[in-house]
Amino acid sequence: MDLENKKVLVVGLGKTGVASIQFLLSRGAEVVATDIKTTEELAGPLKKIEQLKVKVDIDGHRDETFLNNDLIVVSPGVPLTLGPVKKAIDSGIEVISEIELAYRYVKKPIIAVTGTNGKTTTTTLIAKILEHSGKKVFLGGNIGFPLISCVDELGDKEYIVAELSSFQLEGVSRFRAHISIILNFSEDHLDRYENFQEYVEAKSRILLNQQSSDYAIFNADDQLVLGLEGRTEAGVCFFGEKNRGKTGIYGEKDVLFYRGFTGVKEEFSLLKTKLKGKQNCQNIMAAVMAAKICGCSKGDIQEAIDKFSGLEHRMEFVGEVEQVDYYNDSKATNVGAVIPALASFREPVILIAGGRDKGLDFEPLKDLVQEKVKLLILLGEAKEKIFRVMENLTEISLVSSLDEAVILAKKKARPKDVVLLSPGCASFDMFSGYEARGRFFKKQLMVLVEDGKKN
Ligand code: UMA
Repeated sequence: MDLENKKVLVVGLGKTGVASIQFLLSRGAEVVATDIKTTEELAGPLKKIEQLKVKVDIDGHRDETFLNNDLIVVSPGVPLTLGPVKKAIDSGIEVISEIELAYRYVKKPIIAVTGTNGKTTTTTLIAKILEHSGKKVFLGGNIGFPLISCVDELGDKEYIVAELSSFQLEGVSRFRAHISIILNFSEDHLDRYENFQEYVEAKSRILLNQQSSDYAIFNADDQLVLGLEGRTEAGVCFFGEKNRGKTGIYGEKDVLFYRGFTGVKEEFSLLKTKLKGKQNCQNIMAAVMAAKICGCSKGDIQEAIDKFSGLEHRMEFVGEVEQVDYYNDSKATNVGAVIPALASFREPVILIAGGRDKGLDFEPLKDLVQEKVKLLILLGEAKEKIFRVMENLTEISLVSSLDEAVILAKKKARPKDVVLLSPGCASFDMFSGYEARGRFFKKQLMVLVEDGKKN
């Protein structure tokens, strides 16, 4: 793809936009960037591009800016249904996502992971196993490092391991993953999609363009994932409890049983892993499958699994205070993520949930809340909506801040209880992101512990 002197519009001035601008300029394109935010709101990104030869059109999107371009690169946060984007598409301008742009320039095999939950853990674990096996990888995508920023840094890297969101996959056309992994589907981002099916369709684009020399790894326990099996030309394998006898992997107690494409069988132990719960077992199975396809040895894979300590904000064990275990699962921004989190505890749980609603249905949580939750503390914009669904199932308290929630949880917790922050909602009504929410939770807990020591 020759970008020399081509007029390219970049929509969105977040991480993706800034990285895309830098790349496009390096390839000789004439770049214009647009963002709905104001100069004040964009102070950070504008500083990063102030020395660059890029025109900016901010504080809203004007139709004229979108027309008369050779190419438009949209950031993940920008839907293709946005008025000016649609007009550009209708006028024949090619509109792509940044991962599509990156794909057209990278010559290394891509291991792409999508699904509603577990993406970051799986993607990171794959990268760790490959690195432990002596392979050089670039880890990026939705995990926080735009893929486009790797194009000029690949050097001797052998694989790109990418976490991909539905937002990023919406805008792909030629993108081809050497190994695609679909972990699971549950409701998410229904504030962006017309319905759940549309969201599933966006994610299923990960299979687009795969050929018989590629691989697709499917979750055998998720009917919606299985329903996509016929959509790929790639060699298919499966992971999950229901995967008996087929190429792939399944788990029984603390052992994973692997059966490769050639019929080779291997076993992996989960006794030493720090990743707990069913969701994590599935993430490990998917990662092992990818690693086997890449030729990693049983010994290297086992050692990497044993060493991997998990990720911050994902069922992160914060500590034990007065015989109560505290967990930070701030990354659980949808209902499908709260379910395995709650299910993994035998102890009575004080659950802190709520935040910004993404149009999700909280009904699927009802049985688990009734069974496991001794106190449900609700906060944020969604608190009344969740309250109406959970009313009468357990004791519920509505609070106005996370601070208040932590104080209440600590006061009500008794020895052998668990306090779990697993919000099932986005954080943006109160925080800059799930990371800030998780850090605040941990900090407030430490403040209470310190205060307790003084008194
Ligand atoms: N914007 C517009 N017009 C619009 C919408 C947004 O101009 O109609 C502008 C905003 O004003 C803002 C910019 O676009 O200035 C933000 O772009 P962005 O939302 O795409 O954010 P980036 O900083 O580029 O981060 C994106 C991903 N963000 C989203 O998908 C919302 C990051 O995933 C990702 O790490 C990063 O690219 C690198 O690939 C975050 C995320 O929340 C973690 N992802 C969702 C999730 O995991 O659930 C999908």
